[in-house]
Amino acid sequence: MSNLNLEKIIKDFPVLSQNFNGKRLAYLDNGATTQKPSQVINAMSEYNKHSHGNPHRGAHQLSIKATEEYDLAKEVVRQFINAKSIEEIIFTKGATESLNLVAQSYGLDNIKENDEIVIAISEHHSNILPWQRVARLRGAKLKYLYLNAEGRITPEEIVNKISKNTKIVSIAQMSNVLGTINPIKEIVDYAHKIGAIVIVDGAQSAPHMKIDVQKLGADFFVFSGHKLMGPMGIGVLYGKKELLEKMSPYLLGGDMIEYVTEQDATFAPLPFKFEAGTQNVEGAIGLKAAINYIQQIGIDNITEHERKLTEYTMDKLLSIPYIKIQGPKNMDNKGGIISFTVDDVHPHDVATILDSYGVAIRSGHHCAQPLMKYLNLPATSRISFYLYNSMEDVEQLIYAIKNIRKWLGYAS
Ligand code: C6P
Repeated sequence: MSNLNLEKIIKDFPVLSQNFNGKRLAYLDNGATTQKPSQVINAMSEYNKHSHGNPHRGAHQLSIKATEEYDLAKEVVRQFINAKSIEEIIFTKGATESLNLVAQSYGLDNIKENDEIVIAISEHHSNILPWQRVARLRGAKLKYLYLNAEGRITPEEIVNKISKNTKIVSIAQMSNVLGTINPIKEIVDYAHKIGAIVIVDGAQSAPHMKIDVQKLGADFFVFSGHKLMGPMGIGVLYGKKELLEKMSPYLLGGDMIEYVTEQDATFAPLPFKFEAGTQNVEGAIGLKAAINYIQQIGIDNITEHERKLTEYTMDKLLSIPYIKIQGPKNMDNKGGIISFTVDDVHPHDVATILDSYGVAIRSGHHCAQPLMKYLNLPATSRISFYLYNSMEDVEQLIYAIKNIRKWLGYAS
């Protein structure tokens, strides 16, 4: 059924062979974070055993080795998203820090009174709060793209909200709640026509679909390592060189300088201008190993595998009368995320009951409170797939879901 060699893949992930509550684990919370294969765990362990040093600082062998490994990881990231050069790749702690960097640097440098910043109502808080602050500090307006009944941004909404006053559009490629894939190319083309720049939050897309930043035309693109089988604490900011060069540094300190005098400083060239302080080399190595793992399997194969699982799961869920799927109910421009509610049962209870069946999902507002308010929901339960999920996981999920209402004493 699957286009992937799942038996082999599952064996690569030590956590998946563990039992929880005496049940096999169906890990369906990949939107929150993904599990790591031995290849990633071992790459970090090997680095710690044999090559650990502070990069860009020493003449000794370990510092040189750490520098080489760190720079190599950057090249692997560059190829993964098809950036023009490694000067355009900045390592951060994750998508959140990358978005804050752009807001605090490009945003504060360029936004003026009465300018407009446009984001979508479905954004994660990490792509809302930094822009609220920029808008407040500069006297600018924060405007929202709203969704249609299907949970999608329409072409009319793009044209209505992005105006000649818009200077920045910042938008997720895939919603972490609804799984909707937004029309990024159309947004970029329209925003560029009127002179605005576009930041793409790829936290939920980069792990699951082919990213080509040059084809996409995005000015900035961000993602997190831990959502694509890498470690926590490493993420990426891609930015067009000509924009990064003009931007103020975000953090100030060691390794990001050229010269420092008593009263002033000049800054290092890209990408180091944006990488102050000792960097997360171990994280970069884990990220490199994770990307290599993805490439060995093929990102298009991963997309296709998740598409099959999601379509099958949605069909099953749609046939259960007391379940409501939020957002798109077909696979047109939708990734492997399904948010749903169960009539008369709070999403937190849904997640707790599923956990007792060995099924791990997330419930809550998913760090997207404005979207919850817009949907008029306190919370949802969310299933999110990755390459190691199987039909067995789906069957385990559906079996558990069918038991939720029985557990709570309802007739079915
Ligand atoms: N969403 C989720 O369960 P960090 O925490 O920096 O790695 O990623 C932040 C972030 C930014 N944008 C989107 C679209 C995201 O989904 C996330 C993280 C997780 O949905 C944790 S809240």
